Amino acid sequence: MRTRKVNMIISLVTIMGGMALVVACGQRNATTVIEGDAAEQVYIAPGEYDEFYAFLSGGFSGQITVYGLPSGRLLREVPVFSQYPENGYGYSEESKPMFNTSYGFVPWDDSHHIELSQQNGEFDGRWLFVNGNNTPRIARVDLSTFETVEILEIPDVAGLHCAPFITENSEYLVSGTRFSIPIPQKDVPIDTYKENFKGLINYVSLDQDHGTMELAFQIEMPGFNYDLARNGKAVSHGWSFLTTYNSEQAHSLLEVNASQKDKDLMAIINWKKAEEYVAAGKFTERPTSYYHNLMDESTGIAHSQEMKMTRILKPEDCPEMVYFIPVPKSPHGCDVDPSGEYIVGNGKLSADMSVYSFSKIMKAIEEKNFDGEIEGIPVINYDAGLHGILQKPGLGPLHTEFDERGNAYTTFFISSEVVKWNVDNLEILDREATFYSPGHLVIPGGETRKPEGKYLVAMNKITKDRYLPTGPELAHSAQLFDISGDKMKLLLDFPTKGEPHYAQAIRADKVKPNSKKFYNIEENAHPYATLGESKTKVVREGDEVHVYMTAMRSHLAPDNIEGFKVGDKVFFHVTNLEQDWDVPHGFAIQGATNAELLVMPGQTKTLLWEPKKVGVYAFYCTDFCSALHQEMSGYARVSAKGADVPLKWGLNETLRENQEQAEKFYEQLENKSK
Ligand SMILES: [Cu+2]
Repeated sequence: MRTRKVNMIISLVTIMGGMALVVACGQRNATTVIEGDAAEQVYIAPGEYDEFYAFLSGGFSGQITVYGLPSGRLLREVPVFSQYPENGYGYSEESKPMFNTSYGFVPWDDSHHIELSQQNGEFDGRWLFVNGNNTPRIARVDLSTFETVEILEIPDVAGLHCAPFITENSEYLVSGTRFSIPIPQKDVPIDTYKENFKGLINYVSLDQDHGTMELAFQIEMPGFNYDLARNGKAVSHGWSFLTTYNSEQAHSLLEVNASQKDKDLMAIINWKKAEEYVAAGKFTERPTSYYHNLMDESTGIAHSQEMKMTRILKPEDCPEMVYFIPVPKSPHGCDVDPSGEYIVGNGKLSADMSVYSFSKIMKAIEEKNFDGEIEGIPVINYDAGLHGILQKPGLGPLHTEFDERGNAYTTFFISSEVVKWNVDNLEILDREATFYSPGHLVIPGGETRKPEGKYLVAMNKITKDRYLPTGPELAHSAQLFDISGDKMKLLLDFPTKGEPHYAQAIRADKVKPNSKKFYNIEENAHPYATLGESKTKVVREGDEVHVYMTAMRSHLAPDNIEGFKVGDKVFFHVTNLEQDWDVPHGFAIQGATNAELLVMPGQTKTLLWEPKKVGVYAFYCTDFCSALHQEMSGYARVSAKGADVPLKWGLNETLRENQEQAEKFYEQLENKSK
């Protein structure tokens, strides 16, 4: 994928051979253009907080990272689609079901687009959604805990790149298939693409109180590649806009064969109309299989459910629901300005950018100003929907975000720059070099009705000479610009994890007050929770052994266990009894073939250990929790498969063989310490 970047540049440049190549800024050293007060603008004094949270997707890492702005400091990595040995996500028994899919357990994905929940077109700071490209999925992260709490697979699509774009009151997440495929899947020759391959545009509804996702309906579309989307806002609320490429329906050497036509298409969906059709029963139910994985809040255990049916709406049965309008060649971003009136649809291989007017599109629909149709979908006359053309803004336009002053900011991949322009009069106002080849950019709230146009972060695909070399691979870079004045000003480079594909940034006040400090132990409903040291025990059920363990500064209880046998499946259920902020305990045992566990205060987590060799094995707390953290350890004795060593456990005294003895012991211990 990373080598492809270079090929992509080469081929784009080749294809654009005929166009005037304004070679950018590429190797210009930015230190010469940074002004002296830049350091001051990004400096957050020790103990002070940043003004914004920025959530960056990790691309091929499958995760998301949280940065503070303007400092560019990494605050946290939140595991989403990939196993994360650092805290046991995807390894603990509680979190494993998050990776269940119709293909089985899939512990990796390619996370691309972050969408924060909105109300009235403004971020509300409750949830964050992100897509998994490869095994099509959408995840929800709870912004009170910064944990992934739900993953929904999307059936019958391939490469869920075009996702998960949110509507202005968080009614729906809209997504589209990047690759069309046979629907339902079947064994057909690839060169039957035109007859057999179809696309789907998917609407996932959100529960307004809990954020829970549900696949509401899917719209069957021609077999194109659906690339990116945004939903309408304010005047255009109720509509979705999705760019498509490969309207040629090529299935090989797409870089040439999917770039034949002068124009591709933007799909325009009236989702309120689609809702009416669903209510009127105009859908067909199609058997399929997809998984819905949801974390239960009270137990902290994820559960999977296989879903077996989907509702399909077909444009030919549902008039006035779907339209197309031509867009410049090979479009990528599809961005709606804060007023909801203007839609920017730019082609990567076009010298100009098209800006559409929502009211003109509506008028064209009303007047049936169409240039034919494609598979029953009317194609709106290009000129009739156009607000205007931004002439020669740069090379390879990708994505646009907005400020609250009527300006748009677009990244140009090939000419490596960000260009600021006025949405209304289409005048170019400023351009600044980026280092190098930016993909997405983000302005806090820059795709909502309420942008905060103070900072802009460009996420660059190529780093080259920006940091000390670290071998062939360098961390991708993000670059922070001050956009509060007339001219943009580069302030800071900061390295990122994975590919920082897209990000959203939100004012810290909207998230910080709701951030959970610990889980209330009294609300812990985990079936293997141990709510006090006196309740610790070890229970054998055939070859399965359950250890009800507690962690408290600075010991694990029990800390001596005997009677395990080779071939057992030992489940360590560790409950962190702390009720204090930032005191996780960890758990690791020698010979475990998975990862450690990190258990947050008040939570219970489970690690499976399958002892393979006779001996005495150490276990310990992995998260430095107190001055006596090094003492927070214990031993597990493993005997031969048929041995008659009884199960015994304890802490500080003789080992106990049954729960009655154990409880008595702890009672005495408690009385002594009073
Ligand atoms: Cu500890």
